[in-house]
Amino acid sequence: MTIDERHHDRRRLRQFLDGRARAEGVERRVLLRLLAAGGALGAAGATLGAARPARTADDPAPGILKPLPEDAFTVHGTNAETRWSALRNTGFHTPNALFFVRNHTATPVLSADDWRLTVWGDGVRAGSVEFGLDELRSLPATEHTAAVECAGNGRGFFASQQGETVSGTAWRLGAIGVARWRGVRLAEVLRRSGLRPEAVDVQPRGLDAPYEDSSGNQLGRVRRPLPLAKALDDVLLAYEMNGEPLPPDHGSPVRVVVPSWVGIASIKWVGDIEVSTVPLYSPWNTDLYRLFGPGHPEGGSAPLTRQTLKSAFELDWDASLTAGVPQKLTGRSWSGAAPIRSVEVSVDGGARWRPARLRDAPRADRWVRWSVPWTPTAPGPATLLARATDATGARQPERTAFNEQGYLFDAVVHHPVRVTAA
Ligand SMILES: Nc1nc2c(c(=O)[nH]1)N[C@H]1C(S)=C(S)[C@@H](COP(=O)(O)O)O[C@H]1N2
Ligand SMILES: [Mo]
Repeated sequence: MTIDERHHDRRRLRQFLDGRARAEGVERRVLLRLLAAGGALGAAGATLGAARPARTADDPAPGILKPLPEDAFTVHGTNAETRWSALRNTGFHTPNALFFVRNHTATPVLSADDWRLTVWGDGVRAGSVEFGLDELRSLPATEHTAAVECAGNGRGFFASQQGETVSGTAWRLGAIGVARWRGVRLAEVLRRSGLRPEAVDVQPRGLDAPYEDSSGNQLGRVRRPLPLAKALDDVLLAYEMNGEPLPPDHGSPVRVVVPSWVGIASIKWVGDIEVSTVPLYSPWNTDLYRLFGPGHPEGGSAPLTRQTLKSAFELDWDASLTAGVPQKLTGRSWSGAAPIRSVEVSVDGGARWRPARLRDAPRADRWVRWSVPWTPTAPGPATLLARATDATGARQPERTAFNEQGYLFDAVVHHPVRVTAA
């Protein structure tokens, strides 16, 4: 199913202009700018905003509970990125211990016994309905293997490969994991909540601490609206990850999993879900998670939905390989748009490409593992490239179009290795 998010967004913005949309925590200035971009309003909107206070970012504390061994993770502030070399000898699913963590603030420790999910808003008949964990567990369970990937995964390559300055965490390619999620379909919970036919948006919200961005803006608790069509399609309220209760860092006791969409949609530690008959906004679908900059609509693209196309080698950056020793280069490729169709690898910086052998049947919402044999000969630095094509025919480009916040990097990554003499 295709979600026409752009159309939905236009309708949201028109309703905001008519005073019919809800946008707590979003500055009016931001919405007016998006409206101007949609052609609904002239440039006058820009004069209504207040300047942001300038403030430097505090050094964030990690706030992650699980161990982060150096050979498995790179820490970026409150976030931890999986090292691809650590996945080389694991199976298809990312083990929970190795799954990347992206926290706006810190992992909260919640008691599963006291936890309640409140489904509320004018989009449910009773106005408000509560579920405990046992109740959710007693509903029909579904399992779905899906990636959770940060929209900023690969962001560091805007600077290192393209010489472009973007804001946000400079991830390499380790802000993705694939897990087997078990839970109840959000559609089932909405149906049991007395969903009204007039509902258009649902907005899950986390129980972690309110977020203050690096400029000192109070954005409130992490939340992002989903169009009802997606919410009713394949979204899960997950309480298990790879056969274990959801770990604290990944949203215990219950998180949202939105297959194929940017990671921010998959709200962890969900405490309530607003269901609304008017479009909803949060900072995470207005100022954030849109594409801004030259080449994108003035005032930004529609809110991001599907993830893009990427490939990674299961090797450390600057890994050492011995000349004359046959290697099996391994890696994984994935796309939010469709299953992967093929992967090609180059060991000479892109002059020649060879097809990789796919080790899994490609499926939607998850990666495919692949391998290529290679016996390096000449000692010295070498650059490895992997390039995937998905079933829509999209192939990883040489460059990703710039956007200010560095989202959706999809270009072929230049992976440096060192070949040492035998
Ligand atoms: N409540 C809450 N949900 C959240 C976040 C958060 O900070 N708080 N981070 C989001 C982002 S940006 C991403 S990429 C994913 C990361 O999920 P993970 O930490 O389980 O890998 O969770 C999303 N859900
Ligand atoms: Mo993210």
